[in-house]
Amino acid sequence: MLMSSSNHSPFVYNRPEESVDAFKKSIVYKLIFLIGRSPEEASQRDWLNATLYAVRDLVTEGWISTAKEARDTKARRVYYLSMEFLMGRTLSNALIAEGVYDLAKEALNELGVNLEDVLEKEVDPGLGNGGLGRLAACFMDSIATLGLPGMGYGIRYEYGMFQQHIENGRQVEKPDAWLEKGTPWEFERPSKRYAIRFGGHIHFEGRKCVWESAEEITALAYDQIVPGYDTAASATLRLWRANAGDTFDLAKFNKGDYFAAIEERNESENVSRVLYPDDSTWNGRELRLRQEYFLVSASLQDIIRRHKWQNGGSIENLADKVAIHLNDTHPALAIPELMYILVDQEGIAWQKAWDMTRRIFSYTCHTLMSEALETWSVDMMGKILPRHLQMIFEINDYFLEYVKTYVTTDVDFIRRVSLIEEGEGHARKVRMGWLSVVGSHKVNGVAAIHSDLMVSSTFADFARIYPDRFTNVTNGITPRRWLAVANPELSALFDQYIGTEWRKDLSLLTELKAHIDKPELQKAVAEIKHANKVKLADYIWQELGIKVDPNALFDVQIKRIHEYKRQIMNLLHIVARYNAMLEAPEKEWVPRVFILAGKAASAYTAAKDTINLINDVATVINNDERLKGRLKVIFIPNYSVSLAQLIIPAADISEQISLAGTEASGTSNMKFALNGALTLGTLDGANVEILQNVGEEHIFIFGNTVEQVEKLRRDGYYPIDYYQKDEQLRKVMDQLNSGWFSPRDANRYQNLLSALQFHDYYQAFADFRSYVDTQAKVDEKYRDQKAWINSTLQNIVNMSYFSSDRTVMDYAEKIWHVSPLDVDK
Ligand code: 7GP
Repeated sequence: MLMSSSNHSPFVYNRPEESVDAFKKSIVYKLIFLIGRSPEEASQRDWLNATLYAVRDLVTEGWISTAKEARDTKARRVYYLSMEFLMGRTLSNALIAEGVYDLAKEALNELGVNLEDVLEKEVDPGLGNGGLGRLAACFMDSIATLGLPGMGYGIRYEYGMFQQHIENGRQVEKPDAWLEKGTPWEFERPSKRYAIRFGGHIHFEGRKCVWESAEEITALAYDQIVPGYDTAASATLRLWRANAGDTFDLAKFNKGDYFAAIEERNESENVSRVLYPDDSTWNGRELRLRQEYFLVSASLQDIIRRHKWQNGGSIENLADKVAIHLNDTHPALAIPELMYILVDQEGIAWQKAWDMTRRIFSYTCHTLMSEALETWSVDMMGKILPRHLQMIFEINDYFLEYVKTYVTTDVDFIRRVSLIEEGEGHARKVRMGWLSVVGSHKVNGVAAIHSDLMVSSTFADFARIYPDRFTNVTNGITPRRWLAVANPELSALFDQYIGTEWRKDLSLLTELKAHIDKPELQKAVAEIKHANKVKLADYIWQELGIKVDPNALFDVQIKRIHEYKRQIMNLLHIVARYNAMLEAPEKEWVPRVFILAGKAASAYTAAKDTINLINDVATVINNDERLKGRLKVIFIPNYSVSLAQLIIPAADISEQISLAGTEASGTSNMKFALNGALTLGTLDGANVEILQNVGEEHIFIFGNTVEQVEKLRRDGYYPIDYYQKDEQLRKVMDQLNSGWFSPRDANRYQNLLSALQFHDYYQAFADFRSYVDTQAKVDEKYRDQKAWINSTLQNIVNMSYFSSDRTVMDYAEKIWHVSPLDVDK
């Protein structure tokens, strides 16, 4: 189909993309000479790795020419700093990007190997928690496809997100040793190594501040190619690993204490050992602060080395050539780090350095949850990064001076916006969100409603100081992974009607509108959905031993388990439905399968109890024969990007039921709609924009609005009133409280339930009635399959806006000021 210019290289062995035979030879060559196995002995994993190497060859030269083009044209570049990148599996995506999926399939087939089996063998690196990390991955894909001069920087955690096992209904965490299986896609860069320093103290020599650190470790670079779709252009994701370097404690060696000297090395390598498994919560552990600085220091040294190399050693024009984006506040130390480099190392005057810094940085805020706002105790930061703390004080003095001169002298206001939270009875803290706002020229939220709330709540004071700094860039998702890779049958169907270009330009989906009433299209869409449901049902049968009916309505909620996302409200409805079905067993119930998946932060008790309760309820319902299989509840363990790729194309209903004003955007809502599921959601995050795009007949909206939520909070929210008024709700709560679903431990959910009943910040009871009533409308519509399929299609054809290509171009134009390279010339 498509041939990128990299394919015309004379160097790639046998030009594998040109024939099945050449592809076969290339794979076998890799198998024998890189992996050291004969085809007769090769395992599925060996075949996977050999194929990965063969495909990597196809993208490598384009990758090199992308870098060369950026260098030759001295392009302005963007660097995306993120503590998380949830990239997903590489092979299927790369095969599709290069247009060689079918060729590879045939080549392997002739070697007696099944491509689909091999694809399933690939590890899915869990180097992120959830939305924020997956968004970074979609952005890398779009940066590559658009040919933007961009690069991602992150950490190569030895252990990613934990593996979730379910034992007796409860979540149990196991380490995710993803590196053990090998990483054929990455390039180790032994020459890209930087010293990262910690601790020690500072002193002044005249006006110059000198930092004498006490500890040093080395950051080593590992590169991954992110192939652009149907282009030679590729992007780079550079991940850092901590290495103890050459720093042994010689004194210990000399004293003959060999083991102690080696042990210390292990400890300093802890910095890249493990991803913190907290989503939307902040965890003030010292190792996390070290990780954040490790990422920032290695990346900035690398950025500045490259810049100087390309600009004759000069740093003067750094702000003209470099944009650095902060993915939430986690890499915010980059602001004082750049100041430290410019002022202390490069000798640039403070004011000038500050002007440069603010032109370089931009920052995305991904949540309004107050518990997610990072703050570090001044004491801890002073111990680990004394110069950076000092720099933050300098920035704060400068900033507060500005506020007093140009905005207000109101003491309360100044106290609120200070970068340092002055503790009353508790220690002083550095506010990383404030630092990010003050040090950036643009700050954005991730959906319209979220950006509005951001300036009216969290950053209200700052919006007064810097009215032009705040903006919105609504999130998006890559159509390559979330339609082309995840749903190949639906993709092939669309190709018949509108050609293949929609993968690069999602606005072309609108061309499907002309065909929407064609019965053959509707029939085909319904059949593909059904086939995807059969596939998921098979998986559920194999993994959990539970039979589900693919003709039932698949109602799906998959995301991190969090009180604000209200999985518990989903469960309240499930139990209510269960009761209603038992009361009227003869009624024509629409058969339903409720599917949930998601991990709970390991220390988040309410979230872990929620998983337990889901499984307890599932056990009772799934074994109740009176229901005749018309109701099932499935919790799929160990949610991941690759599981999402299996589940989303099989969904009929997409549950997006967070309390209005709490979900910044959501991105799975977009993936579901693009795959033809109908959203059942609140007026929250990007649901609002999905509604605007698909129209109200094709989406199920329920629940209180942000204004109503706030009013309830102001007037006093009393869940017990709803409990008393609503008979269905009362019955459900009474059952749960009496231990109906957990007979052996009736009090198991006391904390969880009493929170709901007495002081639920997320107001589940307040939305329960409209949620249950709207669920009835869902049934009604599902009965009318023609109307349902029409809505399915209306969702798909109206998803153009939610491509991450649109999102990333928005950033490129409004915030980063970078333009695409011309790599395919
Ligand atoms: C998430 C938001 O919860 C989600 O609504 C949004 O779609 C996503 O970011 C991408 O913008 N936030 C996180 O994943 C997160 O960890 C804490 O936020 C900083």
